Amino acid sequence: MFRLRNVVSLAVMAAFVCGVQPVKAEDDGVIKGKVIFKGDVKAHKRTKINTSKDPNCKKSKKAIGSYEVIINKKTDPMTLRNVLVSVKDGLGDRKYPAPTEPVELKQEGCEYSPHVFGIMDGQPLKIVNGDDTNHNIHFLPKENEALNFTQPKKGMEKEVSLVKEEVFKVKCDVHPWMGCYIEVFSHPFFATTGKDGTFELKGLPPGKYTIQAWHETFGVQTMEVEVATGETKEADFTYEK
Ligand SMILES: [Cu+2]
Repeated sequence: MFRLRNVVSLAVMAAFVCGVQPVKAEDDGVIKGKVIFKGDVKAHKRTKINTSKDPNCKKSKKAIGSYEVIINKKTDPMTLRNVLVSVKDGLGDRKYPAPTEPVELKQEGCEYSPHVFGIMDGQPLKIVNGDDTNHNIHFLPKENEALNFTQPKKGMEKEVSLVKEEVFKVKCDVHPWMGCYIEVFSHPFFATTGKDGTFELKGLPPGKYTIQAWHETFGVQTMEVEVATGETKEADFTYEK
């Protein structure tokens, strides 16, 4: 009895000294991967956008390129940027609170940043005008409120909230080339590919999931991925175009 108690307390002490925290079995699965592009790069070359319609945009330091397809040519294999990867099924009726920290959508150099992004329902979306010109923010949703307002001056900010799950476009009626996409989720398991074409969905409960890749031009792909407690699963999507 005495000996057993000693062993137990030694184990507890060892765990404490080594900084071991009790792991929640429910929430440490990871699904990660990349979105590979296979096909004719030249056929999807970005075009330079003519911003001369608004002299305030034209004086912006950098030239704007088209967004419909952005291929990361320097990665091996080549990958696709602005693909929104998310969990579409498998979470059951679990509820996830929305972060109070806003997601920021910037209008800078007469383009939106980020161009494709996810947000949780109820999470604030902060829309900021970083330009010395008039922007109009026009939401084109099916389920959420079809907001349409202007931010005529630099530094203007507005916070809005989205409540229904869907993906939709936002455009600017002043600058016809300006567009971005927002997807609203009821959970935090989503990520958009950037310059390296990778994504990572962390903190997943063990289970079988349907994950989806969404691209504004190349469309949707889905995949079934099962993840066990503490497991990291690799899952690559490939768009052949
Ligand atoms: Cu604009």
